[in-house]
Amino acid sequence: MRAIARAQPNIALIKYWGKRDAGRNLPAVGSISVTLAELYTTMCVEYDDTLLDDELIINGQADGGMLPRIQRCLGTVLGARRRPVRVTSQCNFPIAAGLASSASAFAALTVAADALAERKRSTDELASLAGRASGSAARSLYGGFVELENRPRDVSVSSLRAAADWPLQVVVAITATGPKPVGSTEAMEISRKTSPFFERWVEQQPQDLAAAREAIAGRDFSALATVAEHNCLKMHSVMWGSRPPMIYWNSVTLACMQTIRNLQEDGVPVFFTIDAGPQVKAVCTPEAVSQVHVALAETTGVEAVMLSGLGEGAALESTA
Ligand code: 2P0
Repeated sequence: MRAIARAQPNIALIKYWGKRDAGRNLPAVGSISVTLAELYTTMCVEYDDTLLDDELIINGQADGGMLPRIQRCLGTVLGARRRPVRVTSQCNFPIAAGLASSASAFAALTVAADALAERKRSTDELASLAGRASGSAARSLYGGFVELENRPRDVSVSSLRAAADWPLQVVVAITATGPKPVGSTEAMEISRKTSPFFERWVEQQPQDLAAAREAIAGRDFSALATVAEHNCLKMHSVMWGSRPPMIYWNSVTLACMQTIRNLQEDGVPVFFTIDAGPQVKAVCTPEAVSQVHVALAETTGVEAVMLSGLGEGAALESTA
């Protein structure tokens, strides 16, 4: 018996950074993201009578490092008393480089494991379970513009606007590949404990969420650009002010930001956002996409450029 699900990563425009309950993986702040279309992770979860223990294969290679985290997620979806499974994952973009590979991986894993268990949980329940494994994964259950609302006891995730309703484009400039120096989970805890800016970050998040919600409702690109860049730079200020500091950027990250500033000065509708990694994501309108693509590809040091529209939430592909 097996189930295969597919999920796209999401890019936060209003960021999740910090936890209020690390045990239950509850975020300190709400967040708003866009779900991508062309980048994806496929997860196959299967029972096999020959298995004595769980197996994890990522892009064709056995991976012991990620297995405990995968097993914790399987435990919440399949229950503690379960048979061993083989988990096979395929990802068409670089893993662990600030491109939210854990979001698409845990969203797809949750949907596939739920189907294997024939539980048929609601999307909201699946989002909540995926979020326990990786906070940002909860958002990949939904498509288009997605809000994760931080409620007193739990989180609630919903789509603010369908992808087809406002078909923005995302151009990702890859400035370095390879794993990041400090993983997000650990880095967030360091920020919470040591950054002098952390409390202000949490306090101000509701106003950034409200501004982004309003911009998305009114399809106001310039208002969304202003609040998204502000929120991104504020999150990185929290990281830079942590002890030890967490600087995810490299010199090419800054060069890409300058490229985007130059485009903005020429009146091109584009803005940047950067996560826990050195890649720069440029969000723009469909009319601007080729100009943004060329400008980032020509920026010295950029290794590759990927392009994606906005897409749908995680979905089950097949069961057998
Ligand atoms: C986000 N990031 O909102 C933010 C912006 C990185 C920077 O969510 O500890 O892998 O698994 O809940 O979701 C990355 O953190 O962290 C992240 P955990 P996650 O997209």
